[in-house]
Amino acid sequence: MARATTNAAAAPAPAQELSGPAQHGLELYRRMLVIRRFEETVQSLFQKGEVHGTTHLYIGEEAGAVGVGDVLKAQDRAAGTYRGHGHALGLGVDPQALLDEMLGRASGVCGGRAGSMNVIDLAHRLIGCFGIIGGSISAATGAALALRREDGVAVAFFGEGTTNHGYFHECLNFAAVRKLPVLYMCENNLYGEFTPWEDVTAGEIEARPRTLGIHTETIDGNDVWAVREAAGAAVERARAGEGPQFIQSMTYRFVGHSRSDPGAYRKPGELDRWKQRDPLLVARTKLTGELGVPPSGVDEVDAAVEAQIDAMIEAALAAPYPDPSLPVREFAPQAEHAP
Ligand SMILES: Cc1ncc(C[n+]2csc(CCOP(=O)(O)OP(=O)(O)O)c2C)c(N)n1
Ligand SMILES: [Mg+2]
Repeated sequence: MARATTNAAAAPAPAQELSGPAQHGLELYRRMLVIRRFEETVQSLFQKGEVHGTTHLYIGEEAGAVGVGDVLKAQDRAAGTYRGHGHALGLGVDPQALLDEMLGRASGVCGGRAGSMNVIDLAHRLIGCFGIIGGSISAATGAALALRREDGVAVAFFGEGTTNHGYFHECLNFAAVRKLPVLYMCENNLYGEFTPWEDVTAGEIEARPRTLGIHTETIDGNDVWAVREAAGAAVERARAGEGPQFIQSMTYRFVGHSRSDPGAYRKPGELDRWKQRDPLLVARTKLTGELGVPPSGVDEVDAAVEAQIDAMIEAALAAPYPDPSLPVREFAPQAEHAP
């Protein structure tokens, strides 16, 4: 069922010669833009009835997944949440296969059976996306038990609201006792569904891992370079045997929690203020300033991603649905022998 990969790594480089950091920065920007356009596409196809179930978009938070994904090695693993399209793409999952999955097509990364919230792609280090909050924490903690024998590190992505759940406390304690190689990547977007985090959270989030002896850091989660630097150092400490690491990555989602949320709980001016710190804008500013990329170089990337997404939509809509008899054979072989 797999079709030829369209992984966005194939996008053309700008014509002029760029320095290593500029070239790399442009690639980080491109990956974030693929996530942004992918999510806008999912939203639009959802409204047209092409995407079923529900969706939770990562728009505004793209620097987190891209920054972390950029520092992982082949043997590492990561677990995402129901806001997991961005986590998957940041890890290198093929955007076409992911879009096909959203549309329930056979060429989807999970054969069209997972939909939006349960994507898994072991070939790209993704051990699952979890609709149950905290599921990513327990999955990554378990993976870390095995990975310490393979020089690998596991990453758990989760939101700040999840730090009030039992999984968080149990797993961090266990990981600290066992000194597991795991990075707990807490994406603090200020809200858990419709509730401001400070209304339901006692004390400082960072104090929780710190009291377990876990190295903690709070970073600007909208600056992909800041995420990359913090995640890179944390992952290497974990790999070196220093035990679990915790990052609180401050960010903001520009859209509702899920499809039916108009965001009425936002404080006045809050969204506009955060949009001035849009990860794409932050990256463009650094690229065209400090890193010396001409604006036309960034525009070329924009155009290439637009074209890529347009082609992806056409291909996804034309892709066949899975054979309805397949789930029985694939996932429950014993059912064939049931009376
Ligand atoms: C165990 C469990 N309880 C409740 C829910 C319902 N729920 C879905 S998302 C969410 C809020 C999570 O907020 P946060 O951890 O901050 O992540 P964000 O959605 O902001 O990325 C809740 C309570 C759930 N999915 N799983
Ligand atoms: Mg949140």
